[in-house]
Amino acid sequence: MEGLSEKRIPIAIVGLENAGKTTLAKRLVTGKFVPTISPTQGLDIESVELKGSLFQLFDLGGHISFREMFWKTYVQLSHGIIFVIDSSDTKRFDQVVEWFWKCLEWNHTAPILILANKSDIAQIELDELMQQIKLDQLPKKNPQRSFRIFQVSMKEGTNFIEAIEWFSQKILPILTQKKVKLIGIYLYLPTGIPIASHRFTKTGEDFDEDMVPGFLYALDQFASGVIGPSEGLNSITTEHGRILTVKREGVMCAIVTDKESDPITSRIIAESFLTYVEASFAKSIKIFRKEGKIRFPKTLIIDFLKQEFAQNVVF
Ligand SMILES: Nc1nc2c(ncn2[C@@H]2O[C@H](COP(=O)(O)OP(=O)(O)OP(=O)(O)O)[C@@H](O)[C@H]2O)c(=O)[nH]1
Ligand SMILES: [Mg+2]
Repeated sequence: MEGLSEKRIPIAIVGLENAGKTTLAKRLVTGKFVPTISPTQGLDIESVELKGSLFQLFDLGGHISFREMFWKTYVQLSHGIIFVIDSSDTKRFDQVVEWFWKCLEWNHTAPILILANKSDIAQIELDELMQQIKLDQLPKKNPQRSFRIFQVSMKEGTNFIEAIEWFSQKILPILTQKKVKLIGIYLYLPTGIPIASHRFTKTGEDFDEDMVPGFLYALDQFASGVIGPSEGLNSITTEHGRILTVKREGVMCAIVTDKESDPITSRIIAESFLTYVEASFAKSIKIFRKEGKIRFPKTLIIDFLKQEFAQNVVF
């Protein structure tokens, strides 16, 4: 089978320094407690097989300089996030809250596993910790995201299996079972200027594709005027299909699917596509914004889909 057997599913492990992220990564890889020798400098990458699928773990350094330098990039490109909290370190919960919510803003789709670590030495009750990190607001802000908190000890292994079981159950179905029938993908600047587009099926009337971004831009403006600013995400469902837009600072993506397609998988495709574009063409986008000339290669969208989502997309 092409796809998951060779592909690694990217997972970001985040949390302040000393939370226990590397201890978790090592336990995932070796199955036991391995004392860490020093704080992670930058990031470490580990591969691990869970339930027949390969995961690529980004064990990110928790020091403030690494938070600022690396977290956003890796959180955005990951299909799942593990946020580790040292629940014995109550003095730093303010920082935990700040960075936890940043991560949620950077990636609107990935399931998130929250680990209240060091239960062997912590005094705090889980309810209180949940209140402290304002977890009750998560379903209100982002009703479709899967999340769950577990009280664990990465040192002793308490609750480790249960937490990972839940996490892999949330991630694998998204990537293996859910199908998306694409009608079109459009990439454009936040001002409405088109950069790249691909139309997969010729349903509906012929229309000028360059008008699509302008229309979406107007719609986004309209929606923020009427309902308030969106968090970079909008979707419209009509009788025949669904249009979903994902917004980043310098670039936006609209993905059009039939109505039966799985919306969460569609979002993951759109978010991953933006990350891919940002990573590969960061410089070109800047030039484009200045000079308004560059168009991305015609095969950009197809290449990306074949590379990353061959098992989900019905062409
Ligand atoms: N008591 C206890 N100690 C733990 C637990 N998990 C990790 N530790 C210890 O906490 C310290 C920090 O753990 P690491 O896994 O290196 O922390 P980290 O989050 O990777 O830290 P950075 O790499 O600096 O971001 C180590 O001494 C671990 O052995 C736990 O569940 N209980
Ligand atoms: Mg570490």
